[in-house]
Amino acid sequence: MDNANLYSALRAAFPADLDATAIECADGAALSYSWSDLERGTAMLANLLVSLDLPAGSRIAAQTEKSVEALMLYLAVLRAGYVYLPLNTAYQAAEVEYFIGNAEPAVVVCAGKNFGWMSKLAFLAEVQYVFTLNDDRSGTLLDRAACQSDQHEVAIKAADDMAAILYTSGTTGRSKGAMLSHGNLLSNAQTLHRLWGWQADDVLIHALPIFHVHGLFVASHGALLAGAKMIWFAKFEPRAVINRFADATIFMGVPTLYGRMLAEGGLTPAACQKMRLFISGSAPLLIETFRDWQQRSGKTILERYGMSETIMLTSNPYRALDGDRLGGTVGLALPGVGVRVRDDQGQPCATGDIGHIEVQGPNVFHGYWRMPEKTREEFTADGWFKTGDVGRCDANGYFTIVGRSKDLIISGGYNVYPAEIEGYINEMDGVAESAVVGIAHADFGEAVVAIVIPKPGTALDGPAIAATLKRQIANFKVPKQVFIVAELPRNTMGKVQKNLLREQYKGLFA
Ligand code: MLC
Ligand code: AMP
Repeated sequence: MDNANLYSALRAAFPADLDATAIECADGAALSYSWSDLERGTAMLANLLVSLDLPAGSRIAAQTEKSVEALMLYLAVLRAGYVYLPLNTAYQAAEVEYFIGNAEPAVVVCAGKNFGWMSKLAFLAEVQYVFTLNDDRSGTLLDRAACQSDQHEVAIKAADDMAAILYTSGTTGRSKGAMLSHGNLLSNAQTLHRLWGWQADDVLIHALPIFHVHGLFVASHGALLAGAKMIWFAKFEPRAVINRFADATIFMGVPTLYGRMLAEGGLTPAACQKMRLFISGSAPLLIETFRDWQQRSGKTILERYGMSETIMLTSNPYRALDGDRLGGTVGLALPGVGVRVRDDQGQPCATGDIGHIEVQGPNVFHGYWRMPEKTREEFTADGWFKTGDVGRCDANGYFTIVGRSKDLIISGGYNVYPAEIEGYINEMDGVAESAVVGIAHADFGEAVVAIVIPKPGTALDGPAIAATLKRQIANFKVPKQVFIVAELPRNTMGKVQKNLLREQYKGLFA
C-alpha cells in the first residue's frame, strides 16, 4: 500500500546529498541545518511522540516562537501520524483555553516563559503532556527527544487522514477548527510546485510566521517538496530581507511586508536581480503596492488567494505563456480546483458579475472539528465550500475579490473577527454596546477600530478599554483606536450599519 503521509512525499524530495544545507538561519547566530539534520531531528521528535503511546488521531498543540525546531515538530507530528494544531504566539491564556478545551490535545508544546499558565490550562483540560520549546533550542521537548533514536519509520496514512487542524474564527460564536488531511496538503503543495516552477536550486526567503497556512504550508511545503534551501527569518525585518535577495530566488509575504520593504531605500532592480518570484497573499494587495513594487524592483508580484479551509484556490500565472499577472486580481483557479461565483439565490453569476465565491477540489478541508452542523452550513447542497469572500470572474477566468460577506477584518494578514472583540468590550463595566470595524490603514491594510456606547450615566475612556483588551487578547486584535459615542447608526430593522461607521472613520489612518 502506498503511504499517503505528507512527510513521505516531502522526504522523497530531499536531495541526494543530505549534507547540503536545507535551512540557513538569517538572524542571530550563524546556524544552518542540513537535510540530514531535518531527517534525524524529525525522527527523534517523532519517536518521542510514539513513545508516549498516544491514541490514534491525537492532537499535538503547539504555541512556540518561530524556530527550525518548531518546524521540525510540525514535520515530526506528520511523520508520527498525529494531528498538528498550531497556535498564534500572540494568543493569551483566555484564547488558548478555548482551543485546548475544544481540540482536547494529548500533548501541548509551549514556550518556557508560558509554562506556568499553559500547564495550568492543560491540567484542567486533562492534557497528558506539556513540553516546552524555546527559540534558542532549549526546552523539555528537545531534552526528551535527545534520548530517542534518529531512525523512524514514517507512519502509514491514508490521503483522507487528518494532518492538521487550523482554528479560524467564526462570524458568530467561537473559533472553528478546520480539519486538513494529508491529501489536502499534498495535492495543494504538488499543484503549486508545478505551477510556480519550483526547482532544487531555488532559495526561499522564509520570513512569515509558521502557525498559518501561508508560512507553514505554502512556503515551507514549497521549499521542502522542491528539495530547495530556505533562508529562515524568525522575525520579518524589511532591510535584512532585502539584503538577502541577492542570495535567494523566491519570497512570499502578506501585503504589509511588501509595503514595509517599499519604505526601504535598498529596494532596487539590482538588489532583486537574482529573484525569480515574489508572491503575495492572505490579504488584498493594493494596486499601488503592485505597481510600486514593479517599478522599484523590476519584478511583478504574483498574487494568489487562499484560506485555512482550502489552502490555495487561485493564482496569477507564473509563466508568461499562461497569461499576464494582473494587479488587483487573484488570478485563475488552480489546476484541478473548481472556483465559481454564485448570486444570493445560489445561481451562477454572469461573467463579470459580483457574487459569492465557492470552491471545490482536493484542497478543500474535511469539515470543522466536532461541528458537523457548522460544516453543513458552509457547504452548498452540491458540495461546494462557501468561502465568505465576494468577487467576480472575468471572461479570461481571472478572479477579483471585492469584499467579504463574513464580518472579518484582515490586519497585516491576521484575521480579526469583530464579533469576538465586541464580546470582550460588551462585558466591560459601563458598556452598553459596541461595534468593531476595519478601517483602511497604510501599514496593516485594515486596522481594528472600536466604537463604544456607554450605559446611561456612565463615563467611559477609550484608551482604558484598549488597555484592558491588551491584557486579555492577542495584540493584533486590540483596537488601534476606541471611540466613545452616544449612539450607533442603525437601519430600519435596528441593525448596526457598519458600512456607515467605516465611511465615517475612513480617513483615520490616512
Ligand atoms: C503586529 N501588530 C499588529 C499586527 N502585527 N497590529 C495589527 N495587525 C497586525 N498584523 C502590532 C502589535 O500589536 C504591536 O502593537 C506592534 O504591532 C508590534 O508588534 P510586532 O509583533 O513586533 O509586529 P511586527 O513584527 O512588526 O509584525 C507585523 C507583521 C506581522 C506584519 C510582520 O503581523 C506578520 O507577520 N503578519 C503576517 C501574518 C500571516 O502570516 N498571515 C497569513 C495568514 S494565512 P503594540 O501596540 O502591542 O506595540 C491566510 C491564508 C492565505 O490568510 O491566503 O495565506
Ligand atoms: P484565513 O482564514 O486566515 O486563512 O484567511 C483567509 C481569508 O484571507 C480569505 O477568505 C480572504 O478573505 C483573505 N485572502 C487571502 N488571500 C487573499 C488575497 N490575495 N486577496 C484578498 N483576500 C485574500
